[in-house]
Amino acid sequence: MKRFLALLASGATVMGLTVLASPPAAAATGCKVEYTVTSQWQGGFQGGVKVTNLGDAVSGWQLKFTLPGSGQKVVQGWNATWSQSGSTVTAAGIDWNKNLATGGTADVGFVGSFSGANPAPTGFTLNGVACTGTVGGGGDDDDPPPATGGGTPVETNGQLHVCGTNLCNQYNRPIQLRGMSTHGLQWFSKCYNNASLDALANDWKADLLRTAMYVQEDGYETDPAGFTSKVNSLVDMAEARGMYALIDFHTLTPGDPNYNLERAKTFFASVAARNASKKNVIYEIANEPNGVSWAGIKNYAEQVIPVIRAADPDAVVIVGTRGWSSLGVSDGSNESEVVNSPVNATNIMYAFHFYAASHKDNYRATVSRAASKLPLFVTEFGTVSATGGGALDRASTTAWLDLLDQLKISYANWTYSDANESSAAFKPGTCDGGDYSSSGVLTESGALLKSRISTPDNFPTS
Ligand code: IDC
Repeated sequence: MKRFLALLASGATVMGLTVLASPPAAAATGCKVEYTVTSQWQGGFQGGVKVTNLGDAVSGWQLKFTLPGSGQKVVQGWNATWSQSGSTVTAAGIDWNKNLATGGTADVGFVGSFSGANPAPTGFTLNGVACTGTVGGGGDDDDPPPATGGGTPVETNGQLHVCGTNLCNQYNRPIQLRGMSTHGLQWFSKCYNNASLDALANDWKADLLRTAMYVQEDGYETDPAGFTSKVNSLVDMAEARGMYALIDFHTLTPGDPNYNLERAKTFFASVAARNASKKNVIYEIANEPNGVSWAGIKNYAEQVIPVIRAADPDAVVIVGTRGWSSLGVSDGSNESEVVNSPVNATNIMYAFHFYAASHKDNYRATVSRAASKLPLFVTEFGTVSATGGGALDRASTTAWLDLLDQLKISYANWTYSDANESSAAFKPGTCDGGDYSSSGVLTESGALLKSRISTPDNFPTS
């Protein structure tokens, strides 16, 4: 990653271009910006701007800057409303990030085109005030200090629990886990072996493996003992590499989880007893309830959770939500049905799923609103459409992942597999060979997810 710091300590020049009259050096007003080129290709690039408000709190902001290169244009942007007039670009805060406290930050991004050179933007202003500020000692000053000890995610965080609306580690501090979901274990078992999990832990630096155990579609119901043992062995393989394992009871069709209530009780009694002493296990009791009311889901949860607790009292349990785990939005409802009638259990979280090309601003608005009321975990999402195929939506995916990072919401991406569909991280045929590490085996979605997941976690250690 190439990082340019557009810090105007003196208000004089940046990137070799003359800019802006600076405010008096003593005044702690204005803003600071940090500009990053996350990737660049022939004629195009992805840029990110992190703006910190150093002045009074604002409700509503406009960030303006100049793209000085000839032919530099914003093609699409996210986390703001974008417009461009000549070389002047304007990004205006949207619903969920428009309020900026003093010291508050907003992360916005865009895909740009260019011809010839691709110089960094200049002349940043926030609500008309030049961004000439610095914070602290400069550099990446506001990033949390890196975790000490270099332990694995499980060594560093230990047994997890829910605190407030967050997932918290053994130091009672909020953390975000970032990882991948398997595809259906009945179809893609060949993709989960020592080499592929080494790549996930070491190259991707993932914190989490979700094991998607379908119940129907030739899944668990056809061979309960066989699928239970497959899941257990993946829990062990994740544990050996210091990753959390999210055990997903992948109900999908039929959508009412009560259809599988007895199977769920049998399955969870068994995996919870077998894995009770491990610190790396999280249980997800119903993938995507659909065609069923929240009351029906709640009823199911309140019967399955006690079965898990009886065997493994301290593990986090995640409950699917209405409308394919959309908190009800895909059924025309919203999070209030859960807020008003929460599952009667502690140490639980609620699942939210999205597919970036299908689920956009109204779903993001729901998550940003709901995150202050409910503990959320994105146990599954795709970079593509809800079919699992179609074009990757880079802008929407980036907006989503920036939002989840900001809210410290954990996520697992569909899928760590070589399925012949654009949501898969590997190209078809990859799992027939032994190479899961070179960039040539990754799809566009895999490359994007690997670049997001492999950045440092900075888990708090005290
Ligand atoms: C899809 C798979 C596809 C399979 C289909 C039906 O990618 O190969 O044929 O399921 O089993 C979900 C589900 C997840 C879906 C995925 C993409 O949880 O099982 O996988 N998706 O359609 N919810 C929204 C999208």
